[in-house]
Amino acid sequence: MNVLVINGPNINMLGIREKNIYGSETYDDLVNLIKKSADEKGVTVDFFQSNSEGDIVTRIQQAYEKYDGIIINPAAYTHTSVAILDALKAVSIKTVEVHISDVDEREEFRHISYVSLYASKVIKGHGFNGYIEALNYLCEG
Ligand code: CA2
Repeated sequence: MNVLVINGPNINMLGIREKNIYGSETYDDLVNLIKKSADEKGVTVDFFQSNSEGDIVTRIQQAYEKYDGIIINPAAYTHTSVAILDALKAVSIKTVEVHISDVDEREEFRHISYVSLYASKVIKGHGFNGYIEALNYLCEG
């Protein structure tokens, strides 16, 4: 089984500011955590982080027929991007949407998610562990 993990804008800044919301661990820590869990399960994982909506759309298109699952935290694009939603629909790969924070407990504009209209599962507010839960969900089939 192979899985693509996509993270959107500012996720590369984790651990630098807003530690009260996102914790003190970094993007590299997140990648290592997911890699370790994937290794234990015999799952192959690729990672992609971008601050650009178009690059995320292109990476999703490139995933067509190459991955069994996608784990995506579209970050701020969650709340705005029909383009990312359409790309996910186009490639038709089973997708889990993850948010480190509980977006429903935050500002009103974070309550909207376009990607949720396609995702098979949405995990919010479980910190980095949400990505591991997403991996487990994809492994369950
Ligand atoms: O809770 C999540 O995972 C989010 O997707 C994170 C996004 C936010 O825009 C979403 O509403 C919820 C933000 C990503 C990281 O942003 C940082 C901001 C300041 C310092 C470090 C990271």
